[in-house]
Amino acid sequence: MARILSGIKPTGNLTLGNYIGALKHFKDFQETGEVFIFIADLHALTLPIDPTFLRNNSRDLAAFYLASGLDPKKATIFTQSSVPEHAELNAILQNYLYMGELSRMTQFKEKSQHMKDSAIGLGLFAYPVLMAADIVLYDADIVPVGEDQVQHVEITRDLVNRMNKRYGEGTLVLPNYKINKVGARIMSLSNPTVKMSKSDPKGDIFLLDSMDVVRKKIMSAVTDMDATVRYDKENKPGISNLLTIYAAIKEISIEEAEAKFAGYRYGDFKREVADAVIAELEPFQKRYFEIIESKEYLPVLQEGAKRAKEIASKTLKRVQNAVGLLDIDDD
Ligand code: ATP
Ligand code: LTN
Repeated sequence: MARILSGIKPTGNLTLGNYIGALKHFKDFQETGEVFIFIADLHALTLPIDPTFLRNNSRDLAAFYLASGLDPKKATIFTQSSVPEHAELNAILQNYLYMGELSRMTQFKEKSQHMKDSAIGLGLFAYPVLMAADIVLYDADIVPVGEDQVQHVEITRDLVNRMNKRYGEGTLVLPNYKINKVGARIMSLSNPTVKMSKSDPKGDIFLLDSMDVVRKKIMSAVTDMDATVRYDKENKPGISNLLTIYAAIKEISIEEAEAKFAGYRYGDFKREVADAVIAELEPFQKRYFEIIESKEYLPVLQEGAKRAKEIASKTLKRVQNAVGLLDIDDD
């Protein structure tokens, strides 16, 4: 059975981009695979964050996972920090990724570009090492992510190949990323040439926005002067983004969405996109509030940590043995 692993950082309010690019699809794997979904709270520390905000975001993210349809009987849901093996494996793996390749990571370049060197934490630079540890710790075969994370899975693959060459095939399992055909990169509604991102909230739809706000944001999304609803990312990024949002939510192709809206005026088109987003988010929010109220995420995270640790501790041991750390339990 394939192992599937993914995580989201609890760095802020989740956006429709996070939902379409990642969250919405996690549940699709739980019928046929062994699913591990975690809250990447250690990763959230790579940029300054208020402790109370971080804690609340983690709780919210746990509730979002459950509200998205992940079933804790089928999927293991846990916080990264509750499984210390992540940090222990990180300490080993950091010796096998190099300064040059880490400094070429797009996410690092983007996040650090406006920071002074003296303010950039080592964790931000070494982010892909911990992410690689997250992935290989569970022998994951498939890592579902949005487009921006592909580079991090690729560097994980480089690391796995490097380790296996040095210490023997089978030391680590080689993962593959999986991105959605439609919606792997949702753009900002106010500037459709930049990614919708929870740490840069202009033009975002948040998963907890009121339905009125969602509608207003979509109705005022930046478009163009052309007046035909057609997918053309270069020349019509705003309309293309709205078509993508619609298609991803309805689980249809871009071509099908284009055909549906052929001849529509922009206002009517936007109204139907808003209806589709609201129809998806309304029940999702209802479920989220129930979960927060009942605190049912707590036992889920406790049980998840236990199950995750069982697997993680075995992999860690395997790697410790492979690299030559003395096993004092083994006679
Ligand atoms: P931050 O702004 O803090 O870097 P983020 O909004 O980019 O956060 P992450 O926690 O890095 O969110 O990402 C969670 C998941 O959502 C990842 O799989 C990521 O690829 C996906 N994702 C993030 N933004 C988008 C987007 N605009 N479109 C599609 N998928 C996205
Ligand atoms: N880097 C990811 C979050 C993340 C992740 C992972 C995703 C941390 N570790 C392992 C998949 C697998 C992000 O920023 N979205």
